[in-house]
Amino acid sequence: MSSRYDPQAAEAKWREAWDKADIFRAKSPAEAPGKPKSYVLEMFPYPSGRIHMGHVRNYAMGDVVARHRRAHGHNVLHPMGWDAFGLPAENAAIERGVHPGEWTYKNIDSMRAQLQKLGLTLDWSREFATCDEDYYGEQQRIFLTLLKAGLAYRKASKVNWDPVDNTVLANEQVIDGKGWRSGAEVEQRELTQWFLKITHYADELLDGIDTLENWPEKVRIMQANWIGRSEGLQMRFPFEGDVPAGYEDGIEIFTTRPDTLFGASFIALSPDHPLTVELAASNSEIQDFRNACARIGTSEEAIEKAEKIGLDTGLRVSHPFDPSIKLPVWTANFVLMGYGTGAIFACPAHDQRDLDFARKYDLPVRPVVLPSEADAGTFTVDTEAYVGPGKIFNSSFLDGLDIDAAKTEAVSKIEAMGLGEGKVNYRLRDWGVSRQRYWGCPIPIIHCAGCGAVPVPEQDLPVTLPKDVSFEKPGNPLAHHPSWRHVDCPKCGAKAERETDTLDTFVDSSWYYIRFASESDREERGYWLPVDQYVGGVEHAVLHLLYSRFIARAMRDVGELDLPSGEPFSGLFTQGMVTHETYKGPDGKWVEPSEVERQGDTLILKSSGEAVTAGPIEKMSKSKRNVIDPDEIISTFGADTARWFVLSDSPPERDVEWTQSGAEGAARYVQRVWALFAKLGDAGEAPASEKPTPLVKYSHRTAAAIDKAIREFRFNAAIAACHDWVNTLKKAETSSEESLASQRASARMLAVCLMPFMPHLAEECWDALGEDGFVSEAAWPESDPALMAENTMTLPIQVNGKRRGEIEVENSTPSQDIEKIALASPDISDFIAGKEIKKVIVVPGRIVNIVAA
Ligand code: ANZ
Ligand code: ZN
Repeated sequence: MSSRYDPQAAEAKWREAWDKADIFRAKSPAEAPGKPKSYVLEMFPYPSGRIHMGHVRNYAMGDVVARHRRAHGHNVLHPMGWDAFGLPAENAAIERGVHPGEWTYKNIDSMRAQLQKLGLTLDWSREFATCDEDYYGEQQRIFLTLLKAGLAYRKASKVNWDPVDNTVLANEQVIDGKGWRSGAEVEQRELTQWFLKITHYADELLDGIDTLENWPEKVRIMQANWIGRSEGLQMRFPFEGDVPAGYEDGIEIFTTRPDTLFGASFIALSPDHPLTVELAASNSEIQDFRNACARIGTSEEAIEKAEKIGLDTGLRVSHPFDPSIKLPVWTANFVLMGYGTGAIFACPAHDQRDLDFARKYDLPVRPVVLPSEADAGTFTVDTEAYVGPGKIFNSSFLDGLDIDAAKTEAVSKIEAMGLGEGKVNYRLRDWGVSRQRYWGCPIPIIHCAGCGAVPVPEQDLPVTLPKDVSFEKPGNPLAHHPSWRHVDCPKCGAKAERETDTLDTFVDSSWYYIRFASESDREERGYWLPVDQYVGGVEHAVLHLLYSRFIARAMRDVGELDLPSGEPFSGLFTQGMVTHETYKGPDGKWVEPSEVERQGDTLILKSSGEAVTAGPIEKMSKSKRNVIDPDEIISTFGADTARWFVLSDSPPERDVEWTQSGAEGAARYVQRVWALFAKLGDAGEAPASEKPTPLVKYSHRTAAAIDKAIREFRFNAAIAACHDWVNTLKKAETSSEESLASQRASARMLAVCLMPFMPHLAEECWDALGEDGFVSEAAWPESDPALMAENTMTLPIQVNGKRRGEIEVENSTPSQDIEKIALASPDISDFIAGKEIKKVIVVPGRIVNIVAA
């Protein structure tokens, strides 16, 4: 057999063979009776044009899981598709005059070809792109079903408007008050928008988190924080003196700390509170203040960071528990209009923001919670609010209670007074899904002057995007199209207009895993779901996952999906990034790794020999130019090397640094493995042997360890075990001819264990051993517990003071038996041949010494 392994030839050969045999197609439930099902999914890619190392790592991880489960006899669904709508395609259209669809499908073609080179066990028969008419037509039908069920609705709302991209942005697309893509200063606009009622599921989405045991803790926490459930009290403070019109019942606030009511120092209204707006109409000072706040922006992040500013409105309220206490009403920039009631009572002693504000504007600070070790007579709050536990004091009828008891007491009192009631608030807002964009799923609605918003009748779906569009004018090409929007009302026949907004692309990705399970068959969807293992980037820890959890529940409740738990992903793994050292050339500009050569300890530019400086190791990115093109790696070293290396050096949840030397090391390992198998293949069939040699035992133990490591997502540990295995086999190779049977048994097991990581090489090795079929379809080696037990010990043998070999014996073997086994060992036969054995000394558990002359 050839001693050198040619990855290019072998990889192409095996991929073709797999394709031809169609072995990665998921079986229908009927085709796989009795088999457990496994749905393994990686977050599907956006078709930007080329895959990057991050994709390789993501898909290699999913593939390891898919292959491992397949080896354990599961019916595996491992699909792939494209998250294909979105802005970049429109930007390409604007910049290059190419139609977004053409650009997208071309990118899909090249990325598919790249992905196919990775040797992934994908079922390509289920491939789709979210921009396929079939797909978004089905999505329109789902939207209308949700609309009918009251889970979609329209309302006027303030939106983040990006004046450069001419589009509404979701809050999370606003970064530091700027558009995430354009970087433009975001403005606020009022628009009528479509919303999905995710808040209907707020409690269920929160409670469900507890059942997601196979999700990373940090993602669960992020989800819970995003939902942000707060139990509190919504109550009114009656006005004193001047009562603004419409506020005869007082000003309504929301608090989570009713226990601190006696520590109230002032009331604060959001600058956007209707009362503030009303006051501003006749008070220029308040108007100026509002303008100043508007310049800070409305994102929570921006407000959080901004300096706290405020203004006394001149209004006064009285304290509900003690009308002799009068509190001033301020307007303050740290109070958000979108949360609670847009008004608060401030308790500076026990809230840091309130305290900062009180110190700045010289407002009273009155502690009402006493830490257990503090003295009521001397306890004060200076610049740090006390937010810990304690007993209530300075608080009349609440005195002496702990915080929780005082909360309950204060709420009942306010309720009894008819001034408010206990209330739960969520940070979670309904999901605004309207986008003023062309390259998205058209919202299937027709606006009629007489009938209002009329759903497009089901038989008219899909509402397809017009192909002839112009991107010359800024704004939404659908709104500019000469004819597309003009239709007759499906209800009354009058002239009407289509909705020109398209759906947020997060809608596309919120149910794609359901479509993979089956195009439309409810039963088959029920069979495959939930996804058993989802793998993707932590950047999707909040929105994509939350939206998917919501849509799965909504579809369940409208009878579209058989998934009682409503949880679409029972296991989740978030992988780390691929990083690389950064380089700068003599002109201070970033330089690509491929342009750099290492000469000893210095780095130079290949082209000119000029010095290059190495910078920090960072996530591979186009902007820093520290990218390695997977295609180049595959054509130099092969896909197996790329897969192996991205999984080898770090735990999967952590970042991995790509280095040339590391890749070369992985490529050398490929050759080492091949050399071993080629030799065994050349040696031919060995007589089958059941002998539990040390090598066989080692193999059983190691296969079990690799199995466990894969289950626990410790791929790097599994790879380390494979390295050790190859070394062990290598050693066994030299010691004796007799061990051939156990070497082959061991190698056979190793081939299967390598398969999830280096599938092409593993096939080649499997073939070299003369095994039947594909290793990709082989069963995982079963580890015999009896063989795995470490009830043996290895004893070195010395002949005349020199170490010549070793034996493996049961721990309980008596010394006289050890003596016999040692003397019969093939390791030493050459050294005692023709000599007389003078003495054998067995040091139990340590060594065997033979003296021969
Ligand atoms: C009085 C108080 C005393 C408060 C105290 C806190 C500590 P979460 O947990 O996020 O629900 N708040 C209410 N509405 C607000 C708004 N629109 N903008 C800014 N802050 C607002 O927080 C609820 C607490 O945040 C409420 O409880 C309120 O301040 C403030 F020692 O009321 B608290
Ligand atoms: Zn009509």
